[in-house]
Amino acid sequence: MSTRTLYELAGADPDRRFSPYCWRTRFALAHKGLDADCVPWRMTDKDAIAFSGQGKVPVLVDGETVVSDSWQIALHLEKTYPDAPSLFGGDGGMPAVRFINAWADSVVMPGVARLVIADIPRHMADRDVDYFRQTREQRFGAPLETVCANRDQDVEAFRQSLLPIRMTLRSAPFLGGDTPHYADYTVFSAFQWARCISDFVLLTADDPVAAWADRMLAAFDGMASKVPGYRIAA
Ligand SMILES: N[C@@H](CCC(=O)N[C@@H](CS)C(=O)NCC(=O)O)C(=O)O
Repeated sequence: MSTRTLYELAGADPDRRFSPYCWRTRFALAHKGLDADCVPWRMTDKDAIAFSGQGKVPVLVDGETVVSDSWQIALHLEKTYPDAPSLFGGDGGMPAVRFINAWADSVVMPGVARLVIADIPRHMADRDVDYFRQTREQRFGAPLETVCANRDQDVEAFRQSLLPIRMTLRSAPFLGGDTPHYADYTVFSAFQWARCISDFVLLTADDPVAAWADRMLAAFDGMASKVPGYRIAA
């Protein structure tokens, strides 16, 4: 048993850990060489994480410390484990990675959502489906199927939006340089999200972003590839 516990969103299949934010934390823990007991959690199980003072995952219990929100968890791990490899490429790297985290949240994640969100309910635990549909349809202002209705066309704009990744990968295999760091984890989490809950193909096989996604799937002994999922590129 670890001294750390990570509450993670799971689907009907408890092995289908599909939250992009939880994947950011999984990668951050692996990067720091830290283990954790990863507990499956469902969206309607609010009582199970009420001790964190809010209702979303990831929630990390690290000894006596409880931290929620993936970015806050990354900051906590960086501060608490300074001798382990830096999540941000060393001192001074954090503000630039925070920008990339914001880009992932505001561009990549919404872009992926429009392509895959209608596929999520069929992978969810039964007790979560109505809650998910209601809250997300309110957020999007439309039925999930309508949000994804034009995805065969919308995917082109999504692929174009990834140009900053392609430009960065021209000079290094990872956004973090020769090895991945939190910039890679936060952006890749959106692809891992889609991979876990949708068979819709996000990337063409010849896209350098697809080769990078393969490298991310292989990282940490293939950690992200070990959960049930579909292909990211074809
Ligand atoms: N900004 C938060 C977002 C966390 C979040 O939205 N988590 C989702 C799972 S992907 C959640 O727990 N949702 C519960 C709900 O919507 O009730 C982070 O970075 O951790």
